[in-house]
Amino acid sequence: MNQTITVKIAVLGLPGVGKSNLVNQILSRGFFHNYDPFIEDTFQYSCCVDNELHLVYISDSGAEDGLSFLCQNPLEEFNCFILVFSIVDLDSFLYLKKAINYIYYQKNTEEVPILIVGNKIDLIDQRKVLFENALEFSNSNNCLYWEISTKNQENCNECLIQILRENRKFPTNCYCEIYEKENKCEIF
Ligand SMILES: Nc1nc2c(ncn2[C@@H]2O[C@H](COP(=O)(O)OP(=O)(O)OP(=O)(O)O)[C@@H](O)[C@H]2O)c(=O)[nH]1
Ligand SMILES: [Mg+2]
Repeated sequence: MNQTITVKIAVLGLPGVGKSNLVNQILSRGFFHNYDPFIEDTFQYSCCVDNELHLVYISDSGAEDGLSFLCQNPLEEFNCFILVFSIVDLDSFLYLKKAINYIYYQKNTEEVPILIVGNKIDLIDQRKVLFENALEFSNSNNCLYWEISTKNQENCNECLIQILRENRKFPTNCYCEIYEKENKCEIF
């Protein structure tokens, strides 16, 4: 019997930024070339990060507009957030401020683990959001920043590792449960 940290992650961002593909890559299901909008689902995943066993529930928001998912789902259900934008779509980056403000307002605190993810770095030639600007924005909003390509499978698992590490800095977020089932577990 192991002690497990249960983490509930919401993946948010405007349509088309690559949320579902990020979740797919984390779950080792590969890259989906066809755009299949608005899939909304929660997946369960076990992994071991820094010798700590985590039971992760990851929710792919798939909302028609970014904020409607936040409004329709009680934010208390989630203790971590991954906010995805596309580095080739400025609007998807500008949207993040609204999402962050909403999360902090609803949670009534800024002590919330948030990872901002700039996706589609394989399209670097078409970049509309500079790395420096995204990093500065993230730092000034108390968030981590990471760049990925779900298409090239670049840095996707690190998103999960980073948010789980960040989560452990917030002890009240670490709901430990006795986890009795034998589980297949990824080890990082
Ligand atoms: N070039 C490139 N295309 C990507 C990448 N990630 C996603 N895409 C493409 O972008 C489109 C949208 O990807 P999804 O993962 O479905 O985006 P989503 O955020 O889940 O979209 P909604 O469900 O509508 O909110 C698809 O056509 C993907 O193939 C990437 O890293 N690079
Ligand atoms: Mg989707």
